[in-house]
Amino acid sequence: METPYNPPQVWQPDTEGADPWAKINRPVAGPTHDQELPIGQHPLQLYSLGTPNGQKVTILLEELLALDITEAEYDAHLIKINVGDQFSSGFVAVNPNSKIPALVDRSTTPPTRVFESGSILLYLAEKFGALLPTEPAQRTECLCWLFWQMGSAPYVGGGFGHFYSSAPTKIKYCIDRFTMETKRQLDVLDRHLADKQYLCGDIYTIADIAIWPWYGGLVLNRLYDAAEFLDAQSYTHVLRWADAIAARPAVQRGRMVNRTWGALEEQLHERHAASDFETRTQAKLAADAERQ
Ligand SMILES: N[C@@H](CCC(=O)N[C@@H](CS)C(=O)NCC(=O)O)C(=O)O
Repeated sequence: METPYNPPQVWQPDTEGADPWAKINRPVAGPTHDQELPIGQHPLQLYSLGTPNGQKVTILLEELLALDITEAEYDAHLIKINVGDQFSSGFVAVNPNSKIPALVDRSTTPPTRVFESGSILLYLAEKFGALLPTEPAQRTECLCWLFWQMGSAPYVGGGFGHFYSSAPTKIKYCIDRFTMETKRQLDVLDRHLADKQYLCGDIYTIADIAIWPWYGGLVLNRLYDAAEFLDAQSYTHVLRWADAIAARPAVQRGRMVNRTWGALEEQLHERHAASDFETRTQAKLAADAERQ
């Protein structure tokens, strides 16, 4: 049993405590150090990491490229949040909230910064006129699900995932609270998808792209190793939808970008050209290094 915590009058950060993030995160915003961001050759510069929030953007970019929208070519630079890259002066200038993903569109004058994964998806879908319905009722439905995801996923990541998987001690109260909400959200999706192929009916949109890395990740047991705990197999409609999206080549590529964990052939730390998927995965780099 955990010792009950009696909060002091005024909270102070405990940087020596068990939470490894407490050494990186601070209770204030702003940069910790001066460091410019790298700039590649393409109009779109993405600064990110292959977490579910990061995957949303790289999946969309790969889907746009798969639609032959060549203006969606991008450089994806790696931001290592575990060492504090998100607090550099360059990153904070793009996202004052110091969270990946962050995008700079250098095709505009001056360049346009875009932060928050949901607004990046909307920005790119509108810019290229793809994966966002134009008919008003369908567009509204798509945006409802996009914003549902933005409001709901922090319960999954910051709540369930943190206390079930990352926290140094397993606290029943916290795990129960966030498991209840995570399962409720999965049921929201399951009921909605019962008679639909995708979130907005028979068309694949940025709503699917936003929701899949989180909830698809849970039911496919790619997130927190929690599928059994959550009884993921009972969400049959979510599973069917998740499998269909997982099979898309653009999704498979997008999931690899800025990924620094898992199988080496699924890790492409930085993406600067389409050919990088063939030549620059960690598996390829390791094989090249062995040959030398
Ligand atoms: N609402 C934000 C959330 C982004 C977010 O939480 N990013 C995490 C990684 S998934 C992050 O950068 N964490 C770094 C930190 O908290 O210092 C979005 O969807 O873009």
